[in-house]
Amino acid sequence: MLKLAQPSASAEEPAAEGGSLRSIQERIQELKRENDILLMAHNYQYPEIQAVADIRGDTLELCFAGTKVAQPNIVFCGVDFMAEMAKVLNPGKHVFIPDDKAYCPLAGMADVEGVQLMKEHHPEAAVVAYVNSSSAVKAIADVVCASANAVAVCRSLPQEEIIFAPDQNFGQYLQEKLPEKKVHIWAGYCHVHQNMTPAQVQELQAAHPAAEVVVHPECPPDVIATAAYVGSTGGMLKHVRDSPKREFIIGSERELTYAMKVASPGKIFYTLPRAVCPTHKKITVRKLLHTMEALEPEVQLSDEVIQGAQRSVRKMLEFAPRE
Ligand code: CIZ
Repeated sequence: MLKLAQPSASAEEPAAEGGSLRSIQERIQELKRENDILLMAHNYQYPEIQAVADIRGDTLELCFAGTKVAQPNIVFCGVDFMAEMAKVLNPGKHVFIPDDKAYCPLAGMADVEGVQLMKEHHPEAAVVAYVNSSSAVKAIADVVCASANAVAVCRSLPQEEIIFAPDQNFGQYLQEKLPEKKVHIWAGYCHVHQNMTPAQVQELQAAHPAAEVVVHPECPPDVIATAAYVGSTGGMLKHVRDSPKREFIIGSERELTYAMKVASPGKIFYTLPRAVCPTHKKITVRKLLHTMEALEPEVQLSDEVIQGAQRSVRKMLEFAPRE
């Protein structure tokens, strides 16, 4: 996880009506102080948003950071379940998301009734909810896990059987890492990673033979099989930073390469075609400015869901990243 304080421009979000990108970023910095806000952003956010965030990282890094917030207000740039996790960890604080329609389609693929039905079929199994799930599903799970600690979380469970929801590719990856367990896998997927193919990787490898392949475990198994390293976005970032190699093919959302370039100046990154999450991109720097000024829209969760999800999310935080 990096702290990035330098405003920077990006081609993605051209200078806005009502001010240049730089002036918007400067105003966002002022509003942090005026409105006592901590600004958090996921690695998939637009570069101009990552550049002004106080904390940027993968989901687990953002959760750990969410346990140490001093400010009364958090503005979270990410998809809905990420902002909800910040609320779950800070029920007494105000958490805002610049676009409350920035949902995660993968998280929406698993519902409480379906997971309960799976549990009826496999009563001995522990329910493990991947972070990319709704707060309601987290509330009925035994434990939550993120890509950065999933193997450690699942290995620690006394149960031999695990129900894993909602990402099928990640579930299959976990099954391979945990041959001693039986993983019952929900059939969900992240459409950005699901659309990646070995042929796309091979085409990039043919053009850049020195490049190393680094992918996220939400990729399909045949894409994972092409990779030298598999891990969370935070793990991928550290891997490329610490690697002696200079060029990398990245199997994840394209904006991750912004943080990689900041952490690894001089290294070169190639992304796969159409590696863009449209719902992360619902959050723009202008919507962020509005939220910083108006302190809206606010994340709302029932006490029941907060308490249920808090239990399983806090259990996840007993496991530091293992990458
Ligand atoms: O940032 C990541 O790696 C994502 C998308 C999920 C996770 O488990 O942290």
